[in-house]
Amino acid sequence: MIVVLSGGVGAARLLRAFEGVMNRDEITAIVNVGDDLTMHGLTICPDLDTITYTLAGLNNEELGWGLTGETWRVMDELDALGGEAWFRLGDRDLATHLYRTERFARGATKSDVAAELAHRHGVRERLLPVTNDPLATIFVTDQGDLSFQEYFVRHRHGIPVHSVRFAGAEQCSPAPGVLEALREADRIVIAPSNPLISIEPLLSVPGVREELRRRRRDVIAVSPIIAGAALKGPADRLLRELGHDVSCVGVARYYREVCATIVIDELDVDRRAEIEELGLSVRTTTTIMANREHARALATEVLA
Ligand code: FO1
Repeated sequence: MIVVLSGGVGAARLLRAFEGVMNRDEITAIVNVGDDLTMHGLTICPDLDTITYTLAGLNNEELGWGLTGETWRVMDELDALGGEAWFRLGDRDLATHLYRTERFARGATKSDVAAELAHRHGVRERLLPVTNDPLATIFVTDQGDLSFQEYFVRHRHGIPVHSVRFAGAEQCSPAPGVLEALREADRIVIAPSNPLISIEPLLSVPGVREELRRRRRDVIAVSPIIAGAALKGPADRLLRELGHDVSCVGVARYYREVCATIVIDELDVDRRAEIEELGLSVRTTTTIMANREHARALATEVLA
């Protein structure tokens, strides 16, 4: 069994890549919930949904989030009414949030709903939210404290960030199965997600970082920074703003305490020695997952 510590799009692509090289039933994703939000009275779990849709073959490739074949009639109508429409919920996607919210009202947990939605969509991987308790990624900016989606979508991750914190982290407990999966996994993979805002919330849940430290030899990370830049999103800018080196070496330094091996892109092969000096082993392959063969090559390297 392998465990994949997961944010959104990068993790979803890596999880899909594993399908080609191992049994889907033997994959557990522990998923970030720091991006989750409530809008229009509905609970939305972007990273869980991105992974579910991707593994079901239903993701909207153009947007990177939401469902394929999406329409926007409800949002357009809401916009015309002067309602809050900056966070776009497609007509098909809305069904997921209605379903989840109704299940919560009847006492179900995030874990329950993640498993139900995965099952309905034919997803065989086990998807575990890292916690069922409130956990929110907060950006401290000149404009005050912003929730993840206010920073990311409303402000298009375009304003300077002074720091990031994870509200609720100290009080929350790992969801059922999370620590057991980390203890029992043959290998633990840190997906090529944003270290500061997608992976750090997972590490901030009590018990998770400790378990990774204990399993360090079996933990392998895939760098989301290639040749000094992020493929998608603000990982490079955030790393710089928060005082980290924007390179695969910076990522290795960030994870060195919890992981013994890092996969870097072929373009960064000249950084190998610097990472080895930090006490990590290095593997090199194409990490971009631009096509099926490249994705398979990365999955194979991670499992080797
Ligand atoms: N990202 C956007 O850039 N704009 C949106 O309006 C938007 C809506 C949205 C709705 C549901 C969902 O599951 C994801 C959505 N995302 C949107 C993506 C999301 O903001 C981020 O990509 C993740 O939270 C980061 O992993």
